[in-house]
Amino acid sequence: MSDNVVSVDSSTTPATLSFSESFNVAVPFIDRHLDEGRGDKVAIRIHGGGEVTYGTLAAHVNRAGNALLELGLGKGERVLMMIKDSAEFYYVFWGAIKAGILPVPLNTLLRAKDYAYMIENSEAAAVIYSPEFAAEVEPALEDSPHKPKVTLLTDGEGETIAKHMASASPDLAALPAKPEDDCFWLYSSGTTGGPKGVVHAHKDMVVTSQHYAVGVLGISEDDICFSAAKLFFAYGLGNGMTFPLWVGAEAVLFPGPPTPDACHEVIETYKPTIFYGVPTLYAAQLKAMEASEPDLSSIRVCTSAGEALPPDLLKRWVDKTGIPLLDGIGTTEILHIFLSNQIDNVKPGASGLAVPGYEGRIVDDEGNQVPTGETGALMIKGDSLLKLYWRNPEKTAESLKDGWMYTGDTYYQDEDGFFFCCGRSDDMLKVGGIWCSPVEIENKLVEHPKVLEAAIVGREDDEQLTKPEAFIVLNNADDAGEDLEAELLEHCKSGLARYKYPRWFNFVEDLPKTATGKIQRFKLRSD
Ligand code: 3UK
Repeated sequence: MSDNVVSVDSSTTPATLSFSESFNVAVPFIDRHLDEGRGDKVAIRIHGGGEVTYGTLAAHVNRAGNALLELGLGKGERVLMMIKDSAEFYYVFWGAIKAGILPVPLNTLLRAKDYAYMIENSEAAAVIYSPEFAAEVEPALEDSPHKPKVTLLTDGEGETIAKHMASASPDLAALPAKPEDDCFWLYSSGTTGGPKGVVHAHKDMVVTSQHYAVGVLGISEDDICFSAAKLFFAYGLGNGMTFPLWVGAEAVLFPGPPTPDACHEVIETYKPTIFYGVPTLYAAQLKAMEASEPDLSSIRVCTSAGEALPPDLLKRWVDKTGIPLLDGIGTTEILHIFLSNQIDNVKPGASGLAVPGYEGRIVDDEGNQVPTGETGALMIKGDSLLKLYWRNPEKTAESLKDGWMYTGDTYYQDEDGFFFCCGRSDDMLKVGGIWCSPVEIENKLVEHPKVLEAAIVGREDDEQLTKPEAFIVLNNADDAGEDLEAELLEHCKSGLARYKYPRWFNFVEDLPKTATGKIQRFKLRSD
């Protein structure tokens, strides 16, 4: 086999993937399309910003890779990306990979404190950011004791990667790599401690694209993909970039906040065939459709992930639009969806069946498989699992056991093999599909001089979607009231990523605790 090739045998289920010994994944995802005659085909359409063909994409990826090398970056070093959904995201991500540098897309909704942590934790060699995020990224660069050797804006005024790319060569040979070599990182958050760097290998994007996007969604060159979930999420990274690139399809990018009206406008303008959303957005879209009638007829399938899709929401979506909506669960660690409903086989309320290529198993506290119908910890086996958590051997050892990964979710499986989610085994919340640590919000609340203690739990809103609820003990109980509530709301909104503020406040006398003083959040939950 020649270098940088993956052969796909689709006569088996799952398809059998064989990788050449020398394998840099940028070649099959980017360069292969030129050999297959797609140079003039549109790869990316950017809302309000033109289009990029596969030919231009390949040249710009090479320019970005060369620019990073000329700036002094080397094999295995990290380039942090706080980049909005745009062609530059693709250029930096793939240019880095082709040059052997590890791109690390970061959540662009985060705050300076979060970025400072990640800059230091990753010992970033470079930070590249969209001008829109300068107000959080620049203070982070100042505060971090670790100073990256390169900091660049994507475009606009000042030092930009665009400027370096303009003078760089459009030719670049891929740095030889192995399918199992480090390729890129993503950060994943937990209840306590800082976010953890999740290290993925070159082969992983091939595995998710083939098993889920081809195997479950039946994606082909003729599809047009629009992901409301941004590229920096593992979910969006697959939906809006790796899946279309794997089959030579088209991606539509919308750089702004994915409000229902904005999504409807993008759908009407670019006529995507696959739309990828999260439950909160589907609920908001249905609400917006009470007042408007967007034309969604181009879409052949919708996906939902990030948090469980309530069966009533699924029903209302299908009744209203007639478009299949597939709930599926993925994680940053496994990179994309590994349990999913299928276009012709949907069970409302279930996360679906194991995606061919993955195995699911539900175990008790001793690690033994539980009988059908019984609840336990969900473990997954497959070929796209993280290699390790960066500098966190304890967490790596705790999560990975003989090729199986503990997801941290509790599930049961029915007689038909469908998996049903019963929530997290820790106290972590998913709000609008995005991680939310109760401890982080509690710490923010406690910073307020009037707050003695706080506990955050998840509570279902009218749409059965989880949002944070606060239980607060005040230094002086007489301060309780609407004014203080408004003050605390503002305190949270200004200091935390904007989806993390509590939607309900309760002033209480004390919090339930264990003998060792640990807050028993489960006792406060209303479900
Ligand atoms: C929860 C779900 C019930 C679950 C993701 C699609 O969400 C993604 O990755 P994250 O690392 O979070 C993983 C955790 O989120 N979850 C996700 N989807 C569902 N719970 N039903 C669902 N359908 O707790 C899981 O452990 O942010 C989603 C593709 C790639 C992803 N990384």
